[in-house]
Amino acid sequence: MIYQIYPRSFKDNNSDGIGDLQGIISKLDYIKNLGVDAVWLNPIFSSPNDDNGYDVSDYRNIMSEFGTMQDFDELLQGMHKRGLKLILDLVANHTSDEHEWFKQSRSSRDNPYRNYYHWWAAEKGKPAKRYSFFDVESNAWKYDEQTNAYYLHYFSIKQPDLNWENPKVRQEIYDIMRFWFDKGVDGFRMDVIPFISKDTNFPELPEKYHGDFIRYYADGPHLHEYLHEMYREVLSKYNVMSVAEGVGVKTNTAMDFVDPERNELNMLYHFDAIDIGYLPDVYKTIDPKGYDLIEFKEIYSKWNDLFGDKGWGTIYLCNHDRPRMVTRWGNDSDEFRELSSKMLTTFLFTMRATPFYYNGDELGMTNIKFDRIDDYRDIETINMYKQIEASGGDLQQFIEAQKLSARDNSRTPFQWNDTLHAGFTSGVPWIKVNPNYTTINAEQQEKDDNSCLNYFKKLIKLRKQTSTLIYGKYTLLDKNNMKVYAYTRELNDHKILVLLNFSKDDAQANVDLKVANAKRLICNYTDVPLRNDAITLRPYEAVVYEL
Ligand code: ISL
Ligand code: CA
Repeated sequence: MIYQIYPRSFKDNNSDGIGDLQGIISKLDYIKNLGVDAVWLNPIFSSPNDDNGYDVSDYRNIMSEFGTMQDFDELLQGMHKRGLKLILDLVANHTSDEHEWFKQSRSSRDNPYRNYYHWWAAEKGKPAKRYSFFDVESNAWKYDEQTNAYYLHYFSIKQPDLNWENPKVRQEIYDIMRFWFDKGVDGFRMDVIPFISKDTNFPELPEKYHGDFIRYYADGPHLHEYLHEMYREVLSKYNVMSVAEGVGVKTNTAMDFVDPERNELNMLYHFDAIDIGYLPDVYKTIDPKGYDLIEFKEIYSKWNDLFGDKGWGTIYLCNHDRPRMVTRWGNDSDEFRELSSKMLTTFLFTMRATPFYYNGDELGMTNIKFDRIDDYRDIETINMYKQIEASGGDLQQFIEAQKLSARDNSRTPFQWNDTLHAGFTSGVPWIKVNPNYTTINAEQQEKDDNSCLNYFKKLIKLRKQTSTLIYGKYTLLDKNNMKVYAYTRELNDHKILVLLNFSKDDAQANVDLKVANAKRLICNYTDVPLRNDAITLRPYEAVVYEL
């Protein structure tokens, strides 16, 4: 069970309004008490923070806002002392433009670092279109006067893509990995790792991708050669784990990353499920009408089946790139917030996959739903706003839509208690604190046996004690039910039934199993209803039976 911490927003220890390593250190007992096994930290390396640390200017140093290498060593030690593993975020597809390699590279065409990045000489004409996620014109080529050439940036103009086709670049990255592994780090989450290999002829997008740049980016010519090389040279030499951010990876290509016989990576997390329910024609905008549970079940079942015999899956409902779990997949109204948050947590911890759980979701934290563009800090949202502004689009509609969709919704400060700024900082927080901290906060939930937090802890314990919940075979039941997600988990003769009502109405689960005498392992309602064999679930009810 992996707990993801967004360091910028977790706990500020020196009152500058920005979370830091000492802040995390001060909360290690909280983390340990959750019962999780490992912590994944979003990037903590030196960075000018154009994209909150995903633009690294020095891979061997700690971002000054987060602390020092001494703080890092203390953090790692504190975690290991408590039996917690530490996973860092390897951002290797691109660096910051302020990284020394890029400064050298852009200085002249014959600089020894020139080939560390992708350059297109302007006298060859305009390069073929490449799509950029974080560019006001969505253009991944940026013209650089100094050498009359374009450089490639799949993300912002301050995030030039490294040239992995250059063996020197690969060795640099492997060295960086060794540096952290030698310190005792337990693994890496690998940022957009499927994008590293590129066809350096930069042809027009091949037709077979049907204009889908993401899939094209994730399908580079030497990708698996490099991942295998990385395994051979680095990963195989340490007792560590690796997980790819599997952007652009589908069920037909996933096994190439994680088939143990291929010796590449341990796990990946896919986007198939997190990407459902977006409006078809508006970029990255979630449909306020909700999502289709049948599709949701199909996708999770398909990915489960893929890893039935080999490989191993992951599961998540939120991270720093997505809105809050309860707002997105549940119901954040006063009436249903707690119930639906617990129901979703039950889902994450009863599936056959390693859960990646995002900090704050254990409290049922919700989207902040900013009213003004000035409240946003995320380069993605700000750029989209500029784009719409430039094209004369409807800005008010955009702001409305971002209340559901924007990444900053999950990046607001962790709500520790009901004192000023939720106990996150005594300074001015870098991004606003959700005003609901007075009612949703860790301190209060620790005291309440029925809180989201305590439910989360009970579930983790249950999963740990029950190998059927970890390894048992998964079987989907009642697949056409639009409101209920029902499945069994089975190991040897042990069978567990999970029933989840994803709707705000009572709903019937049509499963041919008798639960009248079954033992209830956990339920998100405290009172036990009278039940017969026709199983009726209350709004957002989650119940797990041992059959
Ligand atoms: O953010 C997204 C959805 O809102 C994705 O399109 C995202 O850009 C993609 O998943 C890659 O994400 C990763 O790399 C980015 C960084 O901004 C994200 O925070 C990171 O998770 C660039 O390094
Ligand atoms: Ca700080």
